[in-house]
Amino acid sequence: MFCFQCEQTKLRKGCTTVGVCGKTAEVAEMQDLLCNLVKAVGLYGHNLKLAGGKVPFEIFDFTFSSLFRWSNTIFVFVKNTLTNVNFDPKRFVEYIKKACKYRNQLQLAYEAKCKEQNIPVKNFKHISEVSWSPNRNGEEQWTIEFLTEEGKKFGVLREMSDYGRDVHGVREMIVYGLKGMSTYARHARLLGEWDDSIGEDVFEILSFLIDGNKDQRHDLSTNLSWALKVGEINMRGMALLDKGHRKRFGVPSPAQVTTSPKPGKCILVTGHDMNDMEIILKEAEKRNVNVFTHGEMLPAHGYPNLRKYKSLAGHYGGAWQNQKYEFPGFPGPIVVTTNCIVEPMKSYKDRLFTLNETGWPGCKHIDLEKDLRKLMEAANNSAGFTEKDVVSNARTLKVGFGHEAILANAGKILESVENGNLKRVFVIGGCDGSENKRSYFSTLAKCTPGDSIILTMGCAKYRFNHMDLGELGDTGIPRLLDLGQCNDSYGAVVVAQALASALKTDVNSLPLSLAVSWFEQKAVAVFLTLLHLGIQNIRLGPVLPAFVTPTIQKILEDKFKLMSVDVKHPIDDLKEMMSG
Ligand code: FSO
Ligand code: SF4
Repeated sequence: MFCFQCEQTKLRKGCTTVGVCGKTAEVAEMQDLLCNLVKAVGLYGHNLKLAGGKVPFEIFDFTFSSLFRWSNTIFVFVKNTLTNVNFDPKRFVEYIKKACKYRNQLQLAYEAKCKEQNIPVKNFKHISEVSWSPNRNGEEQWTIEFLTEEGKKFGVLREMSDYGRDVHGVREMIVYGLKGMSTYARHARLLGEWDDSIGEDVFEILSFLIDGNKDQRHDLSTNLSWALKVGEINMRGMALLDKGHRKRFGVPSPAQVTTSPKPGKCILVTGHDMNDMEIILKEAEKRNVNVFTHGEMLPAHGYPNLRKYKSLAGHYGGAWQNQKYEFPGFPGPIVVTTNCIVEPMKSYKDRLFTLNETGWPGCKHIDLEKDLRKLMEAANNSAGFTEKDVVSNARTLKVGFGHEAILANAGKILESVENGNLKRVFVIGGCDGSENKRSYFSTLAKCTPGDSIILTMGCAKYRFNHMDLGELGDTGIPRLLDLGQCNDSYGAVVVAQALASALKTDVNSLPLSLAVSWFEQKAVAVFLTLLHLGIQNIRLGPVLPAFVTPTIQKILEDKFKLMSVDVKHPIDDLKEMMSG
């Protein structure tokens, strides 16, 4: 195996025998096979479109689900290391089978369309992703052992000698960016938002990866252009998700969220899926059960159509990596929607329910349409909070500063810029992780001066969202503005673009500094979006991705003024940021 897709990869080079996350070689090989077969699905889908045909929605959906499901967006601690969840190899077999089925289906559709249109059929059989089949000795082999062996032929390093480390690094960055954007696109789809053009553009990129003109495929700058295209598609995906959230749950508005327990039976919900949250809130209200948010679910309190439920009682805990410290003390069932998950401890494993792409062996995986009652019964059978648990001086967290709420104050913000009361806007956000060096981001936030504001999003904010950073002068605008989940980095872009337009300048001329905490593929997608928008001076950390070679780094430094955060010297970074 070889995997270097996340921030914690071994020695910042790559995991080779087993993942730092605990991912086994078996799973890694099968992931590689699936990911490459999906490229062939994209190839035929793209060519079908060029021939005048249409890809069925279910194949787009499958593609996004495959890229999402097996990406390492979902992590767990195993003996103090991190790993993916849903490592059930049997499920990979099913996915690989489906990938072959859809690839072959699109091939037939493409060839039929060519015939109908009287255009020559291109032969792709020389491409290994296209010609791969499970047939051996006249029989289809669908065993885990066979697929694991076959996966080795599609390993990440396969292309390294052919393309060289630099081009290879960018090609991998394209794949990880696609995985991240697939996650957002799928969340949007579950909220009823979908746009075929996103699927078509993803298919075009997948097609380029295995069938592009050979010179272009080996050309660094061509690959970089496709990487920026991934960023552009991701911007559209995040916009769809933003729209989906607002259509269903209303425009977010500022709210104060208590972190004190409330007496009564209770359920804790963590993760990103607001759709699931609403279903749970509705039922819990009928049954007098209190629902608490955890991790990336905190922004639920900002949406009027979720806040209206009396069952939404407060927030409990912090970022995903603290689950094993926080969950034991929660006296009710815990629901994990698509989210990073930590290996459940015995003390709460039987109270943990997983949904959607999340899962853990031995934990109950439920479907809210069928199993809502089970969840409510689990709440009623648990101890719940009592009066004794109430914390009278508990912290409150301020949420709900979506782009609309911030831009409602655009006049005051612009006035503050003009009269010198607002010297800098910081964007400090992204993903959190367990490493101590991520305290860089909390030190940075804490030390930002009073004449600055911070826009934050994602679970990285738990490093500092409890801090009282006061207000900006006498504007009444809090200095710390929480836009929501990691996908709400879309909102930060909207705010920056609106401010730039009002000041008749470009985003890079704004007094704006970005410090982005990255962990895995969603952050790669967001990062590529920022580059696509031409945003410069991004500080990325705690370390740069392993697939960013010195050559790629130099290009990104020259073209985008990309910087690595100086984990040991956040104050030096801050001084540099303040000086523009
Ligand atoms: Fe955090 Fe996890 Fe939202 Fe992430 S919960 S780390 S990348 O999945 O998505 O910010
Ligand atoms: Fe290593 Fe990260 Fe890949 Fe896991 S996901 S194998 S930790 S690079």
